[in-house]
Amino acid sequence: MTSLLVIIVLVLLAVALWQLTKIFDLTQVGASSDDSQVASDNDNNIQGYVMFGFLAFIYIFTIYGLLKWGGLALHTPASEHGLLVDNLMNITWVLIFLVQFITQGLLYWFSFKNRGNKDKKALFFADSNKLEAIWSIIPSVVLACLILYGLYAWNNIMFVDKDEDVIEIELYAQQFKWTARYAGQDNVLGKANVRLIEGVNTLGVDMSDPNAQDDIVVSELHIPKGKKVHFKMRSQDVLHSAYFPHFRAQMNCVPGMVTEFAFVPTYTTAEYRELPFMVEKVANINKLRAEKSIELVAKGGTALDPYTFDYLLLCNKICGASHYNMQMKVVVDTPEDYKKWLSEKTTLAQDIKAAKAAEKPAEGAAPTTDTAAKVIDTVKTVVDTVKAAVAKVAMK
Ligand SMILES: [Cu+2]
Repeated sequence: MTSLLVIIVLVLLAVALWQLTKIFDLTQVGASSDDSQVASDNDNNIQGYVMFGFLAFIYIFTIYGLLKWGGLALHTPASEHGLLVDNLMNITWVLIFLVQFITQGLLYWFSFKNRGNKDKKALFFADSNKLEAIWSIIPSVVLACLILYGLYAWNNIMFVDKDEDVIEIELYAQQFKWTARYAGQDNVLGKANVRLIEGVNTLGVDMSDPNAQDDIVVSELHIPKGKKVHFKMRSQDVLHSAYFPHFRAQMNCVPGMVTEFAFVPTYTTAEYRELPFMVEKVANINKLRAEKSIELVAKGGTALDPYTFDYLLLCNKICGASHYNMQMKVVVDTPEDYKKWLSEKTTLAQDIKAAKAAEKPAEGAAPTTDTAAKVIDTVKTVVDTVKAAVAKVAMK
């Protein structure tokens, strides 16, 4: 801290001295002419070339970034509507790239071309209606087209026909985990309310609702390939966002309301793992892990496990300290495997029953010990109070 203060004092002293010399220079006006502060043609040329150099830097860095990090972007979409989202995204990127490439070039070219020169005089230019019209109409038309296409894509993705055969699944968000609830045989989710959360019923499902009787609660999401899955999202505490990057789906989870999103998975987990880009990506990650493991083992640590790809559901709203770790594994099965997996799960009603049965034998014994302990405590308190009263009387 002291050294920081010393540095600040020294800097301020230097600034004060510099200002003093400037004042001294001003007092000398008229004694001799000093035009070192006025830009010469040589200065303007240097500035012009430096600006051109900066333009080259922008272009080279953009292309270098695209080549070096472009591959890290999400690859093949794993949902039906994913192609539509990627198309919209690619059109937007190409437009941004082209516009920035042309406008930056023009901006720096004109700055260079019209740099200061003793023999040139600046042109007074008030306005041009033609120019104003061109640079207002072109962006408006392009943006309108982009927005209209976006709206068309959004409506297409968000539309779920009431009569459509879909699988209903609830995604429940809370700090910092996801839980899924399947609608069961009737494919209707039972009602739920945060006030009904108790014991194993961590989602507050209303067990008096007939639709809730066959609901299944799980902590790993399984969905079948080729079937539309309709997610209904709820949040227990704060804003979360259900983000399925590989399926190009994201929807906020808002406390007090139900939000929704539906999509059709197009690759099972096993199929997606076999895609050439994914094989290459996983090999690359494992190569890095192996290198890191050598380092770790040399330091006496344990080696890292090899990585296998899995779809993930992430939280995409900063919702608290462990937000970064709020995720759930998503498995896309073949329809047969999905049916088999689901049939092996117990319903929430069964879970509640089992939990109650487990509690009962303990309940029989616990109250006796509890009551005995309470009686002893009460007697102790009474004795202490009497003792204190007696001591007070004795003092008097
Ligand atoms: Cu969250």
